[in-house]
Amino acid sequence: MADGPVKTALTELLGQIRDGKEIRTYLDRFGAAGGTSFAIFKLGGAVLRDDLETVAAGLALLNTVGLTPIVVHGAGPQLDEAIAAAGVDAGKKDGLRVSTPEVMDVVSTIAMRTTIALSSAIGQQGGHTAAVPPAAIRARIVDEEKYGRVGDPLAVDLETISAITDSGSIPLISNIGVDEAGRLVNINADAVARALALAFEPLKIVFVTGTGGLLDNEGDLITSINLNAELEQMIKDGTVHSGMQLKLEEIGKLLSELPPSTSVSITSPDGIVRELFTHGGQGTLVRL
Ligand code: X2W
Repeated sequence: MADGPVKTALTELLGQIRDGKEIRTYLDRFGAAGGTSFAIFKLGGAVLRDDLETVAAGLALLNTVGLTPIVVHGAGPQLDEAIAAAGVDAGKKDGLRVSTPEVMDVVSTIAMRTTIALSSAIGQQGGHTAAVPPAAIRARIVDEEKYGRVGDPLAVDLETISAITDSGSIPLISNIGVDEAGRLVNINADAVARALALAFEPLKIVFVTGTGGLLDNEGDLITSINLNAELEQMIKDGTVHSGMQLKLEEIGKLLSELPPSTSVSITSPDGIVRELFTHGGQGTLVRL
């Protein structure tokens, strides 16, 4: 294998596994789960802006050993910038981007461009990907008057996505779906990840963020959180707020709908492979 980020990631991973038993256990489990839809990764737009090569290296490594996780990506900061530059910003309401037709034009262009950048970065490291068309994510308009063309996922096209994983490629899914009338709609990327998780029931769902997990007030990583027992207090004392609060509430809903064996975690761009193959993972494990 040529020197490069994939080799570095592999060497680092192997260095952490003493006898190979742990990695074999996980490969067996992933194989038993059908081998295809064993894991879903959600990549935030900020991670793709700041750590594209690292994320691509981890995903390419997984694909090189025959795995095809489902990847959902957002593009929040890229959209903020492009929409401001186009002079069409309509603001956000309840954390959702108000998506007028003018905003929607920018959203679909940037989402597509972000998918292409990710695909190309993974391809450069030897991994295979295929972009999933927006029509594979069917959504209902939430409230057109209030939010414009913002959608809530209704159903995902399992066949299209499974055909990609069956062919050995990583499916790349953006925050764009279609409504009943076939119009493109803007969906919060965490909500897309949740819809895919409900449809595929993977063993692991991993949210990749720049912070690498939940941090305490000193900036140290919290390795696990029990939402029922701890979240309320953490919101009260200010450990959890704004975007992370929304994400944890979304994860809480997700956990309550999935089989208890599903693991949901938040990790860093360089933690993708370790999160899958080591028992402790490296980010924050989220439980109910
Ligand atoms: C989001 C979709 C992008 C996203 C938006 O327009 O920003 C809505 O708000 P991150 O980077 O994962 O946050 N959609 C409806 O979720 O990106």
